[in-house]
Amino acid sequence: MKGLAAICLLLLLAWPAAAGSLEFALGGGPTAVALVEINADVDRVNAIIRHVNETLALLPNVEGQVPEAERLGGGICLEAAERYRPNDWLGIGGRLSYARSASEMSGEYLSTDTSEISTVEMDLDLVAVGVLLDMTFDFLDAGIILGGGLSAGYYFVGLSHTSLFEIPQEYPEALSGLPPDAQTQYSGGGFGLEASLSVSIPIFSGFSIETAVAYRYAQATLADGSGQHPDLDGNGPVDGTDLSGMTVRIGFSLDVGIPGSDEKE
Ligand SMILES: [Ca+2]
Repeated sequence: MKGLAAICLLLLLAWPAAAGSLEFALGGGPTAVALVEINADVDRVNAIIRHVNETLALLPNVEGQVPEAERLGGGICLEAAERYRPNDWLGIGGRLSYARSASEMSGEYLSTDTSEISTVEMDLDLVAVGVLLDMTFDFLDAGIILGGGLSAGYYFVGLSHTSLFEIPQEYPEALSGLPPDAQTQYSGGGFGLEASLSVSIPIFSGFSIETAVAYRYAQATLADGSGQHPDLDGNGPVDGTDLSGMTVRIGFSLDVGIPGSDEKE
């Protein structure tokens, strides 16, 4: 991380007042976040839901089935970057990224004798904001430009977890190991790296359409207000939050010139 920062700084110093250009880029697209440990908790919650559904389906005085919770991880990513281009193949700058993945599940059981309703729900909402140092390289210019990028930085993460697990009293035996009722906000973050391959199509001078495929490696640590790590199913907290995954983005870049220089090429 520090190595890359040092290289960026050296490269910036190497072209102090060179006639470069400043480029602004915006993009967005689908992203996938692994969240291995958190999704293992979601799978265990779903195993409990299946078990309760199957048991209650056999009882004549309980109606309804609860849907399984969706795994977290698919979402949308938005990014904004600013790059200094000292020459026509290198870009150095910074990037802000915003990614969100959410899932909602809710269902209920109806006890027909008493008209009592038992509610089961679980909502998850994950937001990750990355603040990254960015380096891009154009390695082939053949009308369209093929390039690559390396980024390193920090991801700030928030995860909200709402959970309610009401079981009808007709359920035949005491049920242990239910997910705890929760309304918890976790926050934290961690360092990450990203590598990307991109294709840019110049539309007119200084304006290009860009598409990129990026792989991110990032590990975050999340905790609630009392320092507890996420535990969706109540079997014990997860240690880490794996933010690794792919992003596909499409966007544009715009040459915004360099403030104070009235000449650009
Ligand atoms: Ca757990």
